[in-house]
Amino acid sequence: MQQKLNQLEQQALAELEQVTSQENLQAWKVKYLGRSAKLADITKNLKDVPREERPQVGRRANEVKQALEGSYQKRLENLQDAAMIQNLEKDRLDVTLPGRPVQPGRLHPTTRTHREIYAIWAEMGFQMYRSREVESDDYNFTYMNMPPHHPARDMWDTFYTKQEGVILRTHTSPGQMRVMRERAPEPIRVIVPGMCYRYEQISARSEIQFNQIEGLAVGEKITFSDLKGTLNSFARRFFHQGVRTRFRANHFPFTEPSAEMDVECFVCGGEGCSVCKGTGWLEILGCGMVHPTVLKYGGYDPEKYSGFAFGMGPERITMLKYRIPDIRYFWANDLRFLQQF
Ligand code: FA5
Repeated sequence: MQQKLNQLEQQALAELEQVTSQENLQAWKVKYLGRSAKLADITKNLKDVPREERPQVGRRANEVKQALEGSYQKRLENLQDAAMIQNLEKDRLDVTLPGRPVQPGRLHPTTRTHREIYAIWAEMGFQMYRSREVESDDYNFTYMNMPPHHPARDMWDTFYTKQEGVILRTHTSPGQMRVMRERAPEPIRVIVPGMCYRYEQISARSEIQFNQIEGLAVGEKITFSDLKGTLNSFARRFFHQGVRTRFRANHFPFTEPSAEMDVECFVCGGEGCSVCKGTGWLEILGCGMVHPTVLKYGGYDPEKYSGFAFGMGPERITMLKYRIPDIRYFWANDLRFLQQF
């Protein structure tokens, strides 16, 4: 029996030498260490061995089992190492290859315009106030002197939400009301930048989502001259020192009187061209003196306080500045467009 065990051990180890794959190794394991392997048979049938031989046979069988298990484990590790090395070789990286050039990002043209505009208003003493994009109907319209059912509301095509009285702001003007209600009766000088939403036909000049920068100054003895002087000063700093401007009478429900401000067309210098549609002028913002009703809603006594407000569209100003013919480029995420700035 001892001899049988020795032979078995030799045969198993010799075969193990020949094993070169993990599948073959598993087959080897079943054959020599499995439940129906010869070694297992010997252990199971130990009772048939003469009594006096039994302890030696048992011990030897155990030794053989341990030897085979140890060799199996070593072989398995060898094969796994070999497989790993083979994989590493296959996926070898050529670290000497030059890398792909990193494309540095750049600021979106509207962001650049925003930053220039913020800097100018900051220099003129205007603070930044962030208002909300999801607004109540009251702030967007009623407190801005447009009661429910007032036809002036039609000037703004509105996105309504499922919640009664909650809309996406159509302009940054409700921000005026929020600042006034927070600060009254303190004097105010703020700009309110942010996204606005209108249910409009998208075209080369109009998007359904666009930015506005609102401005508001409230205090004692603020006049229309202050409005004109401040906005002229802004235009000179933003465009160039000699830029000509003009104010045209207009109507906004929340300002009285109201106006629109044009700057002279910088493409043709006022001669008339396709950009200014032959007029020589380009509109850049709406403005006016804050309506007494709005002041009252904001908590200011219109007998004592007055103010001016304006709202400009940074995308339109960017279009003018860089002569961009279509507003839809701003949201198209086309690198050929964005890389030009
Ligand atoms: C207003 O929204 C007023 N709230 C502005 C205002 C504020 C007047 C304070 C008086 C006092 P208007 O609808 O004209 O006005 O929009 C102002 C600017 O927003 C426009 O001059 C334009 O530059 C920009 N704008 C308006 N609609 C769009 C649009 N669909 N796409 C891109 N820009 C737009």
